[in-house]
This record gives sequence, structure tokens and C-alpha cells, in this order.
Amino acid sequence: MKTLIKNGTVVTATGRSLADVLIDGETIAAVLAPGSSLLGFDIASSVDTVIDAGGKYVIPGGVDAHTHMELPFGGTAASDTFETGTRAAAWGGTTTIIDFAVQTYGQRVMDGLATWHQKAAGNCAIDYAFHQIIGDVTDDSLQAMRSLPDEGITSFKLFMAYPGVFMSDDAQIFKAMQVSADTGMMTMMHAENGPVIDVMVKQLLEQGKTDPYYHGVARAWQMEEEATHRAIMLANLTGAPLYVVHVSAKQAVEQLAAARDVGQNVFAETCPQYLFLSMEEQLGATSDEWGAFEGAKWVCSTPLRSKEEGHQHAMWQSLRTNDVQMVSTDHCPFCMKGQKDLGLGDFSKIPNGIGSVEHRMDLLYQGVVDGQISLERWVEITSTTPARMFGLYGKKGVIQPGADADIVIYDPNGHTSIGYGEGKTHHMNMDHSAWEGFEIDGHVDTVLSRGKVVVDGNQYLGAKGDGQFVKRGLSQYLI
Ligand code: DUC
Ligand code: ZN
Ligand code: ZN
Ligand code: ZN
Repeated sequence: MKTLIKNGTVVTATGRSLADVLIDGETIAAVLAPGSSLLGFDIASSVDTVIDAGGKYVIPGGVDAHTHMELPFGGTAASDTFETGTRAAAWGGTTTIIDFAVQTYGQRVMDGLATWHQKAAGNCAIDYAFHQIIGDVTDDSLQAMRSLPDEGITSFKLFMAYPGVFMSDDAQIFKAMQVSADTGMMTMMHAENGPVIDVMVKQLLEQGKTDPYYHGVARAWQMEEEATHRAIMLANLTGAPLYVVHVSAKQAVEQLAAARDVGQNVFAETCPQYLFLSMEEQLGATSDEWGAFEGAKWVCSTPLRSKEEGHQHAMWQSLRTNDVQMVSTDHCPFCMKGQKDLGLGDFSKIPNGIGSVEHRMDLLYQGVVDGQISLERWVEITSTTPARMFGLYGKKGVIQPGADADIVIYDPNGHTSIGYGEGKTHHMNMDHSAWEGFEIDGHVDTVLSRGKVVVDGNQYLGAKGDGQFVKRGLSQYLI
């Protein structure tokens, strides 16, 4: 099966040009000057399908390196299954996710990984890979971690927050980072000082401050800056490569920039919520149904930060300066009814997370329209760098011969109304959208996953099980 995408503007991390893309089976066979012929044959007449991408951008499919399908959290579980979440991702132009397999406290690492394979296998709409959460750093875990690269898992996440649940103390982090330094696996860090946050949570609740807004008050930026600095110093001492997840505080970015300035292998992601949403808006949110509890829709960790204090501005700037290299969603959806409402009267019981896997490509494209980032940088931070950061590049994150034909045709003249209900875009398994009312000056037109058209305008043509597990190599940022 051969497909030709013709007349489009191919956009990569390094430039744009008018070009035709020839796909043979699941891979890209050639990127050609428009209308060119191969050995005298007219290519368009020799393929099975021709897609006209005139006036549109042809980009490598999005790689979302941070999702949580079916994650057990706070007595419930993230509401998207691998089936619903990956389908929503495809609708939004993301063709690969890296989800987090979880080792819970007391569990063996490989048992946690096996559970994740069971959840995902045969259910995904697009290709998927895993990071491994290490929720219990023991001698047994440290040994098991050394064999993760053989399983195609080349990164693990530790938590400096959630004492008694997922948190590793500094000694445990130090030992896990030694494994990271030895093996080349990336240490991913949830950098927030959990013990202090937990005291602040308790004190706020004792003062009767129970609304969702106080979630962010308790998780102060100082405790993100402090933990980021501590993680950087531990990585410096051990020689571990470090990737800080869901960065939201401008002071945390300053720590990252300082470490990179002295040549340390320190990387980071931010998420759409820290680029577009703020604590002030969360405080102002109210509805007839929920009152001030409406703010629970935006309870995530790290929390939304104050726009007035300049965090949002700093996050956009960090993407321009490359102090932060990429954008992932931290997709962790919960419904209001039956899930978020566990925290009525106690914000600390609201499951943490926002559903965004469907909207990352669109939201960041709006960043292009708004003049925050260039078109090429859009592709870089949403596809190319995530692929390189986590050992998928060459297969994913690029349009070149030999790469998987994961391709999005994006229409800059289209429009996307994000939100719940008639005429809007929302395919995630949630009872609300944290992005209600967002209007995007662009539209995901066509999505190909390994050569198969899975989204064609308003039609979904993919199927459960189209997506395969992808083994990852070591980070291509380190070599
Ligand atoms: N951290 C995440 O990365 N996702 C969900 C909750 C959290 O604390
Ligand atoms: Zn986290
Ligand atoms: Zn997460
Ligand atoms: Zn559409």
C-alpha cells in the first residue's frame, strides 16, 4: 500500500518546505520536491492513495511523553482507559504516548510493569511506550531497574512528594540516581517538597480553607524550587541525567537554567496548563452546579501558578530559550461526579490531574498564532524533542525516509472549538473539559499512524489495537 501526501508544506524542527511525502506501507519512503517523478514515473499515478495537503502543514505526529491512562490515584483511577485515551490522542494529532507504568509501595518493579502491559496491550489506537514509576526504592527495586533497558524502558520517575505513598527520601533518590548514572537511564523527577506541603495542607484545612484553590496555596512555588534544586544537586553528585516533569514555577526554571549553564545533563518539560491557565482563574471559577468547587477541574500537581507573579510568562519564555525543552500533557483525567467530588469539603482529597492528551498539539499551535513560538519550534517541542529525549527519534518525531509514517496534516485555516457538547472537540472519557471555551485558529485535518489514516476530517477510521508497544533506546540527548 503506497500513499502520497502532496502539495503540503512539510514542517520539521529545522525548517519548512513545499514537498510531497511518499509512504510505503508503515514507513516514509521519500520526501520529494513537489510533483517530482521517480526514474521517469509519475509517482502520483503509481500509488494507491493520494492525499492533497495543499495549503496545509505536514508534520511528524505528536509525541506525548507524559500520560496516565487508568492510573490509580486517591482511591479512584484516571478515567481514560488506554482505548479511550489513545483514541482521543489520535483525534488531536498525537501518534505516540509514553505512559507511566507504576510500581506501588511493596510491589516488585517487574510486576508493576507487567500490569501496565496488560492494561495497554491490544487496546491502543496509536503506538505507546512506557516509563517506569519507582514507588519503592529497595535493594530489590534497584537491581530490577538495571534490566529495564532490555524491556525497552529507559527512564524512571521518582517522587519527592506524597510521603507514605510514592515519595522517595534523599537517600533513596541518591541510590536510584546511581543506577541512572551507571546505565544511562533518565531519572525523571516529580520535584516538590512533599513533607512540607503535607504540613501546609493540614494547617489550611484546620483553618477551614477547604476549597480547591487552596491546593495551589499549599503547593507553594518555593517547595518546587527547593526540590528542583535538590534533585539537580543529587544528579550532579551522582552523574545521573535528570528530567524534571511538569515544571510550573519560574524559580524552578531558573534552577534548571543555572544547571544547564554549567553543562549538567538537566532537562525539563512543562505542560499546557502552565502555559494557558492560572491560579487566579481557578480562584474565580464558580458554577451553579459546584459553586467554588468548580475549581476542582484544575487541581493538578504541580498546581496552576499565579499569572500575576509571572510564572506563565516565564514558562513561554523558557520554551523560547530552550531552558525547558518540551511540552507533555501529564494527561491524568478525572470526572467531576464520582471522582473529583471526593474532595468536596477537603481539597486534599481531590484526585490530581487534568485531561489534555487530545488538545496539546492544538493549544501549542495557538502559541504559534499568538507569536509565542515559531512553527518549527512547535514541531520541535511537541514531537521531535520528546522523541529524541526518550530514545524514539528516527522512528518517531521526524519526517524522513525510514521513519514511521506517523504524520499529521494540520490546517492553519481551520478552527477548533475545544469543549464539551455540540460542535466542539472532546473525545476524552471525562464529564467536563478543563479547556472549555478555548478557541484554536487551526485544526487537525488528517492523522496517519504508521501509514494508516486514522483520522480523516470528522471521521475516525482507526481501531482498537492499531497501536503497538514501542521499545525505546537511551535518550538521544546524551550522545
Ligand atoms: N504527578 C503526575 O505526574 N501526575 C499526576 C499527579 C502527580 O502528582
Ligand atoms: Zn508528578
Ligand atoms: Zn504525571
Ligand atoms: Zn476535525
